[in-house]
Amino acid sequence: MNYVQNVTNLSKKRDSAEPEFQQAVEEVLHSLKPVMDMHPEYKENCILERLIEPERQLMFRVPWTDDKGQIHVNRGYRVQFSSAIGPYKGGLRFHPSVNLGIVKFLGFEQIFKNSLTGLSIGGGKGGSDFDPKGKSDREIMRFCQSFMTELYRHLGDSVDIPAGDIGVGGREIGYLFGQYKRIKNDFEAGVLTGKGLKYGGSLVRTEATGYGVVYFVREMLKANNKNFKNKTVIISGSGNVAIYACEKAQEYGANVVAMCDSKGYIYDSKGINIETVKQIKEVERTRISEYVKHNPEAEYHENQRTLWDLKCDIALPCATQNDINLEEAKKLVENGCFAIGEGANMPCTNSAMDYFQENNVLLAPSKAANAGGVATSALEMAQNSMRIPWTFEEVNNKLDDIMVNIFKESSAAAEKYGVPGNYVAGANIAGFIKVADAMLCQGIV
Ligand code: NDP
Ligand code: 2IT
Repeated sequence: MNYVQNVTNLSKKRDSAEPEFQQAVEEVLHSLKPVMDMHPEYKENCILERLIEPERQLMFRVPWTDDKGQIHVNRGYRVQFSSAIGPYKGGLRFHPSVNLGIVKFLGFEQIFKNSLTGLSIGGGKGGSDFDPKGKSDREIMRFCQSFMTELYRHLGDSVDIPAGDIGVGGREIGYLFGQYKRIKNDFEAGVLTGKGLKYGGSLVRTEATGYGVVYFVREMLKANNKNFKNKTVIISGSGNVAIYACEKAQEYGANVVAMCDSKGYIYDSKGINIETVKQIKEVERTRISEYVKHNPEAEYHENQRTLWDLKCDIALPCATQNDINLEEAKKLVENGCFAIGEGANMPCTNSAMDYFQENNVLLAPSKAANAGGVATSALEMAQNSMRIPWTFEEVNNKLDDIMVNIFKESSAAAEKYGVPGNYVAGANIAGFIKVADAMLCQGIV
């Protein structure tokens, strides 16, 4: 049996209760086969066996009290996956579905994504099964303070730097930062990213993931003689990534007709009014169904998954993992969809990805397409170290350059290893090689 298969089996055996993690491992390792054939030193040094095992995984109790005085106990996680090329870096997710396997899949993906940015950041991820929905600001604050009261001892601006993800945005990062600073008695700005602009945050970090997805897809379309102009686009999610992907796609002339949340989707044939979505999701923090009250000509549909039945040219899944399965992929292809840009992490199942590629759909893989968020986090860290902020334009230009470069590197790696146009394999390979070579230099650790 070959090396890649052996290590995939090892992961299956050891982590059998973690389906999302196995899915991520299988996808990455599968595309590394041609690399292993060309580089026996990776096998000789057990690079894959070491990469699939986190350097450290932390699980901890998070007790907190609600506004009525009731005590709740959640579970906190931080998986410090790889520090081969820099300190652990990756977001925190607060969602009731969070478990160790989900945090590990996200942390594993983060290793390669962070490598692709070309900046020196290792891979990590964390979160909690805490559900922020329906909680008051004070409840969120108390939860964040309790979470940080344990996590702080494992962090540091050159150790591990969390940021946001699902359920964690500017508000939560503020409370987490306040508690860290209080415990440490040290204004260590670079210990968290996604901070508010008044206390060390970076311009463009809020927009970065969504804008970055569209920059990457723009490059992918350009390489295939296509563009966004007058294309019909559908986007899943209506959170941070979805909102700014929509805004940038509209700026490029796309007609974004649908978005969703976990309860249902909105369809607006004239084009989504993104300011309304921002008001609903960023200010009022309520359901996407509210959209039709502001835009009565739009439609609201209860079943979020039927979003993929809609006709579109380009689909941008920006909600969560396994959002598009094989059946849904078939529907999209049947309806003429020719490009997918993965804004969320692992939004397509492996069989959906295979189907898209077999049917010549252009596929921008998450670890490349959504790397703009963490890349801008690294730019935030750079500004924090210098103690000098950059302008919106400076950060946005750097982000755009980084996304162009990620596309070039993914495309070149796909070409070099015999799978031209397969940006999924290209991104995995390009991200992997830098980390693997760093590991070779650092000995068996
Ligand atoms: P938000 O919390 O801002 O928004 C998440 C959106 O996805 C909401 O609309 C939410 O709906 C929807 N959603 C979440 N879970 C589900 C579910 N199980 N079924 C259907 N819809 C769901 O998160 P982000 O926009 O930050 O993150 C979205 C995706 O992008 C995630 O996969 C994240 O890992 C990834 N990502 C985020 C980055 C960032 O910088 N924020 C960077 C790179 C990737 P509802 O409100 O109803 O729950
Ligand atoms: O999945 C991701 O890349 C993120 N949630 C952003 C991580 C970060 O450190 O900015």
